[in-house]
Amino acid sequence: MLLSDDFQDGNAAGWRTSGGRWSVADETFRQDSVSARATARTGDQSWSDYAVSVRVQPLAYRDSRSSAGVQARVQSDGSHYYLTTRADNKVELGRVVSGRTTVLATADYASALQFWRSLSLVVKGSQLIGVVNGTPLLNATDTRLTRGRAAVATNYATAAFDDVRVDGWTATSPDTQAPLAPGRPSVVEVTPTTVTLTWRPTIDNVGVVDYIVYQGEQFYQQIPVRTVTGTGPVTLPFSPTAASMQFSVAARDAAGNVSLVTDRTSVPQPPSYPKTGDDAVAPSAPGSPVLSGRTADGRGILTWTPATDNVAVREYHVILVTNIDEVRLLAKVSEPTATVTVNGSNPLVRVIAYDAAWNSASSPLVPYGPTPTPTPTA
Ligand SMILES: [Ca+2]
Ligand SMILES: [Ca+2]
Ligand SMILES: [Ca+2]
Repeated sequence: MLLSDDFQDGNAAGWRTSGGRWSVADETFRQDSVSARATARTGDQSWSDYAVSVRVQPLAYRDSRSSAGVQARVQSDGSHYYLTTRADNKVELGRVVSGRTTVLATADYASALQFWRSLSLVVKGSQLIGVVNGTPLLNATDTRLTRGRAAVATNYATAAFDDVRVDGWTATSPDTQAPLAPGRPSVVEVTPTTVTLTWRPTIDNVGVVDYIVYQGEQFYQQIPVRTVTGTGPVTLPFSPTAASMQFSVAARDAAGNVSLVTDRTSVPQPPSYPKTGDDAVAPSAPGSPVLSGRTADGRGILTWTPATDNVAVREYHVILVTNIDEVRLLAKVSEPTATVTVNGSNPLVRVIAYDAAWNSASSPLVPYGPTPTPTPTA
């Protein structure tokens, strides 16, 4: 670590401010003037490859272009890279050289006042990555600025800053630093039997060599299933017994250091036919499933009031929840009845209706048994 400051000592020693009204208050570093461009710099002019991280709480915005954030490779003339959270609900990664701003990447991000969020700007060689609340949302490549100080800054906004850290991203031998976590997987395509994923790349102080893809059929499962050198697309089989599958990914360097695993992306069990048509109207909710009889070999017969649809209901999925956190797909059927085998304690069941375009609606989750539980009404 090159630097850290949590302002618990009540001062801002080591910071040099320009513009604005800066003070240490409530063990945070505050900028209280909404009218001016304000910057507080720290660190060393020779810093090159590093991550500057901070928690920031925007307190007031002057207009829709107001912003608060971090800067890296700040030169004495004010040239720098920046990562900001903006009043117009964006996060922005960019460059200022000789007073000229160039936006390099943006993403949507709700920028509510008063809420703390973490921003981390990583600069390594020509690679720039903007991380918001642990997720690398923004990537860019730029060669204009190679070194400089770190800073926190506001533009027509007031804000509190806290927990500043600057971590070096230079290669070490042996390499003991894990890569930054990659982006959470996003779904490219779901077919009746597969799901295809991709994710945003990340960086390492030496280099990312591959990504590990994890999947789980239950909330508590996270099983490595695939290792790939790029960021996909990767196609995985969809388990036929999963009510939903959760996917996450981590990055690994050549020394075997593994990043934090991303948040999961959950994908519900797809219908058994390809998605067709542009119908956007979901079916009505099917009725609660009722145990209406048993087969000769003891399996349960569930029935429910059919759903209706503007086009047609094509399929029902019967979902079983047992032992608090076990969730399974019991059946896919085209009629409002299914023969099921139920094991486990305190079984609960629900039914989901699908149309041809995969619009869906679910019944309430009810105990598995002969009498439906009335749904509480508001
Ligand atoms: Ca503090
Ligand atoms: Ca490393
Ligand atoms: Ca429909």
